[in-house]
Amino acid sequence: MCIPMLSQRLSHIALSIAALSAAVLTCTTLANEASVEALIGGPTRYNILFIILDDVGADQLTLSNPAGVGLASTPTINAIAAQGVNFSNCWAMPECSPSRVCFFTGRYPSRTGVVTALTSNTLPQSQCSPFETTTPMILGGAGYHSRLLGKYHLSQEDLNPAGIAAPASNGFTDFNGTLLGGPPFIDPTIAGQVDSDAVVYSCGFPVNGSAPAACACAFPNGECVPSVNALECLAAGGLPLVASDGTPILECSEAAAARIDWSATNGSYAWPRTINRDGGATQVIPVRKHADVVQADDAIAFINEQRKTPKEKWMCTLSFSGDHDPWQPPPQSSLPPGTTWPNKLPMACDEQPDLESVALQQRLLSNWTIEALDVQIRRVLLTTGLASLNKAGGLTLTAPDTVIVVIGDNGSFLTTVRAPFNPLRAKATAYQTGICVPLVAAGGPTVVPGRRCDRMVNIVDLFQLWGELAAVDVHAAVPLGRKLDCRPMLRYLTSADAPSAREWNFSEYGTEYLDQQCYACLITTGNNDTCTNTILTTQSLCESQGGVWYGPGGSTPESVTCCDLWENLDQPSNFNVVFASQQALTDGRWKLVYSDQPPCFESTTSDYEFYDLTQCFAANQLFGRGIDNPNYNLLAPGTTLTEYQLIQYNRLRTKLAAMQVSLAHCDGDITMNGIVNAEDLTALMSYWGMPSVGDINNDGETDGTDLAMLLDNWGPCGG
Ligand SMILES: [Ca+2]
Ligand SMILES: [Ca+2]
Ligand SMILES: [Ca+2]
Repeated sequence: MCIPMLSQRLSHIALSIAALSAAVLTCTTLANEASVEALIGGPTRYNILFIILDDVGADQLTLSNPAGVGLASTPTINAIAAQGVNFSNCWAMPECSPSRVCFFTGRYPSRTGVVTALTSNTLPQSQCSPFETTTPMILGGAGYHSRLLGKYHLSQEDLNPAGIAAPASNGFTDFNGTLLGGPPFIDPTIAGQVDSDAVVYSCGFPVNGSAPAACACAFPNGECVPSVNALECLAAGGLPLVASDGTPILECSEAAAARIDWSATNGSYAWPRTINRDGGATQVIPVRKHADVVQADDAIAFINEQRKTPKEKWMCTLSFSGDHDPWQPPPQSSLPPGTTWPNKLPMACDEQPDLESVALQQRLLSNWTIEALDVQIRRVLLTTGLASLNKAGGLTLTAPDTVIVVIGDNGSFLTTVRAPFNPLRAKATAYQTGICVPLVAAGGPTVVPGRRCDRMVNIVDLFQLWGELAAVDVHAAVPLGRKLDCRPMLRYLTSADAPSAREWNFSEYGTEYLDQQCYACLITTGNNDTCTNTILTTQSLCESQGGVWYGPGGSTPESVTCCDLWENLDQPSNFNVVFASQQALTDGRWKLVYSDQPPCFESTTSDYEFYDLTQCFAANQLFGRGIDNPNYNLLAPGTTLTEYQLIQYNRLRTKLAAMQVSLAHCDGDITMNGIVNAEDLTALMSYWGMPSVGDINNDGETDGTDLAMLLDNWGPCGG
């Protein structure tokens, strides 16, 4: 029997399954400008530069992991923190899409429906709804011009009634970036030129030993330059010429260039750009320049244009996906001054004999990528006049009317995780390594720069910060009846001892709605079986990870659940099932983790784990809140809670239960305002016959069944 188990991650998460089974600087406050504005009677409003570092967890940066060894050098981000606030206690959601929807809607994933990373078969109900009131809508109402550059991933084109205008449908009417969840796959065939299995150029360019090979470099306009470093060729927008057996071709040759498939994508070096502008034309354009460099260029152009008219306010979201897998060596122009590739860069991107070697190499590439991103951020700040060089060669922020925020969107991915953080409880889990992220903010009204703020902050709180910086009350800006989860944040910039705006912090992931809902993927490594009904959602994804596919098109005709498989295998003890959902709750010290156990394990395994973060593994990390490894679980078999611990445990259980009630989905409330009424009916009818947010029963079509469900639930939610 098959029950709908619907979640899915990107292919990179696929990897995690395989592995699972195996100084204070000058204060630049706006004090003077603020008092001027106060004199003329208007509220003080700030420009916003919001920089997202994809998959950079707290373990990756020296700011958030001061004890870390061998971390990337990030002088620019450190300079921002030194002139601002380093938030040491920020929880994100465990994956890209949920976190991104959180900071632009102020609502937890269970409310927005975006509970895990979007993929091509995610139904609209699990994408950011066009009925959400997002930051650019709210700031637009306050006269701001907002532009989002780079990775979107709040919604996507497939199965979405808005298609490639998905960002515009969410209020991002000035978007220039990519709808992909990360860089495209690396192209080992060099745009179809290599057709032999003998040579695999795993970084997407020909190598010679441990360095990029010299090749003729062909360009789409027919130009060609002989004997060029293959990586420089890619960075310049060309493609290195190679023979079909992979042998580099040094001299330009029209015949060789004719074999190039110019439509092939290749990691960060060749990717599809989507533009949504002014609600008008949308287009997808192939780009042949490193995505991080292009997006930094775009940010510079936008900010410089905006700064010509200082009275106009703006928000620039610079959403880099560089540190999301797959990792490729960055271009020379992105390396820190004084450093050169290739000597330090691995020239094989995923061709290592074992996971340990892959991890070592991916950590190196990830480090270089983070350093390259830091260089791009530096370039943006210096080129736009938001910062200037000081005598020591460092950066001094010079734009008191602009607040700069840098954040990681979720915990680090498996192979890049730094010890002693836990790679098996990282991105895609609600454990500390999966949800603790770096966050720094500087500029504008920030006082006492260079300080650390230990208050609990949630990634949803940024939504309120954007409002606060624009002098807009976000709670009044959303439809009556819509629940927000965000808390004030500006107070932490304007005061060094502001009281906490949060009693609790929360994070979760869940099971998204897919257009194909019945399958299982079983991966065997050594003596361990790992099964998932919630990721590796297609046959090709499953098989690419060495898994056996039980689902549509598979050799086993009947779709089964992981529990069915476990039964059929005579209930082996070394059989793991990936959780369909997790929720984590903390009061700052005690942490409760709820994991949705598969039905066959429910009777033997507790849904709950309970930790005292001050007494966890490596409690010197994360500024005194340690890592929730299983052997520190206070509910583990053989442990007994003290009376005091029991009181705390029950307190968190009560709070989580109340949250779960509050987060419960309301069928038929398409407009998300706590009531099912004529407005929802109109919305549903407008999507008749297609996949949409009105497809209440999640079968991929908005039809009579959904209409009947809506009418059944007419009236206030939960009433
Ligand atoms: Ca991410
Ligand atoms: Ca409604
Ligand atoms: Ca339906």
